Amino acid sequence: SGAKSCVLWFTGLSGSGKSTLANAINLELFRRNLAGYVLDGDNVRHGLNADLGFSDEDRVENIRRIGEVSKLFVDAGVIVSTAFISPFREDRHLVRERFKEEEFIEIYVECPLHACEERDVKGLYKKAREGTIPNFTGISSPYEPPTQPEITINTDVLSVEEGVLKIVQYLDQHNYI
Ligand code: GGZ
Repeated sequence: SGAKSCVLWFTGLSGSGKSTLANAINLELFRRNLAGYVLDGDNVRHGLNADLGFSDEDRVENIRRIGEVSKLFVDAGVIVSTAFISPFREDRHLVRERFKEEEFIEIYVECPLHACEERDVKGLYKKAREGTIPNFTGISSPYEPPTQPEITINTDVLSVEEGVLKIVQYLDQHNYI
């Protein structure tokens, strides 16, 4: 039977593993012949949102536009995975409200700041500590964790495969796939 389109809205700190999980789940959808797409900084912040930076107001607009684009994907029958920090609870709530209840699945990619900072894949935390990057999430800009996410993935405890399995099981049990 066909899939129910929805948005898998990943939220979490920089380096928590949002993009990795979003891409891994998208590959899993592809294997099942389901239409999926990933929106992340690479294909959105460099294009559609190239005019936006990391001030509070720019992040608000970043998330609003991504929410609207996600809605278009869901309308087109796609399971869209979004991988943005989306640090503000209110903004995630506003996006949620643009969808039917069952269409919006918030996935909290939970990883302690110290673990993200130890990984520091791109060296951004170091620069943020040094003050070279201002308004860095977790250091000099807030991150408001979800209070009622549909799914939580603890990436400091789970492997990518285990995280994907948890999401796939949720989608399976709720008849999305
Ligand atoms: C947070 C920043 C910043 C600042 C650049 N704060 O690890 P990354 O590199 O690949 O992911 C981060 C990404 C965050 O962009 P988002 O669009 O997801 O943010 S938000 O949802 O808050 O609008 C990081 C990089 O951009 N980056 N400067 N100051 N992350």
